[in-house]
Amino acid sequence: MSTTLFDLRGRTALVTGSSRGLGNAMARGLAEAGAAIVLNGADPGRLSAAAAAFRDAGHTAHEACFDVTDEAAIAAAFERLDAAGIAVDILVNNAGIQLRRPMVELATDDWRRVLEINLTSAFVIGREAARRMIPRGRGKVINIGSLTSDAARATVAPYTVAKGGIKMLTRAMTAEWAEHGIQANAIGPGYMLTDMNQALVDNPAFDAWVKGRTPSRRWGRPEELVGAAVFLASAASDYVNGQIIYVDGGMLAVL
Ligand code: GCO
Repeated sequence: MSTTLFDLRGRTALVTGSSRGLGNAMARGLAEAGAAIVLNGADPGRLSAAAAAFRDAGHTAHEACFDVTDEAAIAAAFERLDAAGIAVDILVNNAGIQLRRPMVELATDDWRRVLEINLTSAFVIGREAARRMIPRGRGKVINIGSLTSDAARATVAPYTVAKGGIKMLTRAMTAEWAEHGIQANAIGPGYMLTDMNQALVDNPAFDAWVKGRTPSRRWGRPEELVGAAVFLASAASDYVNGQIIYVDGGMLAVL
């Protein structure tokens, strides 16, 4: 079916947390490369609106409304996809939250909640997807990490630990699933212009820090993740496994 290395026609991608933000931008890019998209979000209204926008743009969009921490809902969503004959060829584990608070003021339940949403969900959804990819002998898993997969910033400890875990989960997936034709990789976005980061963008000191610390001297735009996402979702990356590709304007590469 695919006529070029980056052609995703005939493939279906499930993108978690894709009603908005980075997930929506990556899903849009995968759709423009030919993939059918299973959009996910926990809010039914927001999810339906996102799916309608995809269909208005001429893309094939399915809706899988579930909370990524609800294991039963995840299993039920995959069973519905199975029943509809929709095979997830590409999984983008994107859903995540941010919580900015010093550790000495951080409640253990808040720590657990960030890890549950940002890390454990990628394992649970990855497991459901892999159980179906392995018999097919092929699949793509793209976990969304962060600069904090490799470098820490004060006041975002649970997010940092979760994103560090995302990098190592990606390698664990490679260790177990590569022999079955599945490529598991990660994308590490830099400081991107998203709702999650709006408070930072609006903070003149933080905005100046990002622009000064980033060799590209600017924030990233969500659509700038699409190239890495399409690469890792396509045949172009069939021999790439266990990697994290930073799309960060060079921030991690330079002191
Ligand atoms: C923060 C930001 C970061 C970015 C991104 C950087 O509070 O420092 O939210 O975590 O969102 O993860 O890669």
